[in-house]
Amino acid sequence: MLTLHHSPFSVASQKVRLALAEKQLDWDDRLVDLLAGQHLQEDFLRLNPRAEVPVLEHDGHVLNESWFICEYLEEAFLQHPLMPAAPVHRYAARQWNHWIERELHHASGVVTYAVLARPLLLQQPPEVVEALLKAIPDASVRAWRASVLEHGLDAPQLKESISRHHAFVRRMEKQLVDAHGWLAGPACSLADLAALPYVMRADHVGLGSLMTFEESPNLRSWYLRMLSRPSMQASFVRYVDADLQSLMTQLVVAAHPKLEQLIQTSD
Ligand SMILES: N[C@@H](CCC(=O)N[C@@H](CS)C(=O)NCC(=O)O)C(=O)O
Repeated sequence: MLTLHHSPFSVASQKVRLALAEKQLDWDDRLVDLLAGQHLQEDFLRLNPRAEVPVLEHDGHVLNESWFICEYLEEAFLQHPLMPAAPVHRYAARQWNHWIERELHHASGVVTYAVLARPLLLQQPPEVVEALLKAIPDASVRAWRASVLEHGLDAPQLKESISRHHAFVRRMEKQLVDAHGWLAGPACSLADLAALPYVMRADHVGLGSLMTFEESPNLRSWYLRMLSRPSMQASFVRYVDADLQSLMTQLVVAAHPKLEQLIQTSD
């Protein structure tokens, strides 16, 4: 039995949900409410002391780190392979994920926190938010969250985070070469599943103008192809209802003028 502890809007969780769906595996859903701090409670910390989703349980094993979970699924369940066949393409897939984790994951978290999480957290009593911040085990995460909570889109972390998205978009466009390309090898692979949540997130928080059809036609073609895969239904669409969609849109519209200014001045 596979059990996934995850959050609908966590990019790392979505990577694993995409892999599960592409491999057509059944799994038990354990939703973790990050805004309410469920990942900071003892039960969850026993599964992952870093207080991060996703966590997969399988046959009594507890696994964390989204890429390692995906590779585990690939090796434990041979159907619908997601790693390319050629060693050089497998290398490229791992390289893509590594690059995304090192260069983009934090930046994506910063923009998401500023645009979506912060306004929702600020509706709660200050002592509740303070307690949530205090419970974060990693001091550097506590520090940047406190800064973004205080300053919003004016926080010093924002500019750098947008530049990193810009570099990501340029790197993908260069790699995809033509309108039929994939990130690692001749077909859709774990590399593409690792990248999709970040492209979607950038799009959803209002960074769409970093990837225009004029400047990033191959990325746009890849994105449309990825969005039309059946795995999108099970991994994302089923978690989004009309109320949530409309709330997110309001938050993105509110952030848009400032975000656009930051995009125009980013390199
Ligand atoms: N390297 C980890 C990163 C996991 C991670 O950062 N998860 C985020 C959600 S995408 C999280 O749980 N954040 C906790 C929080 O928001 O406090 C992985 O790939 O699994």
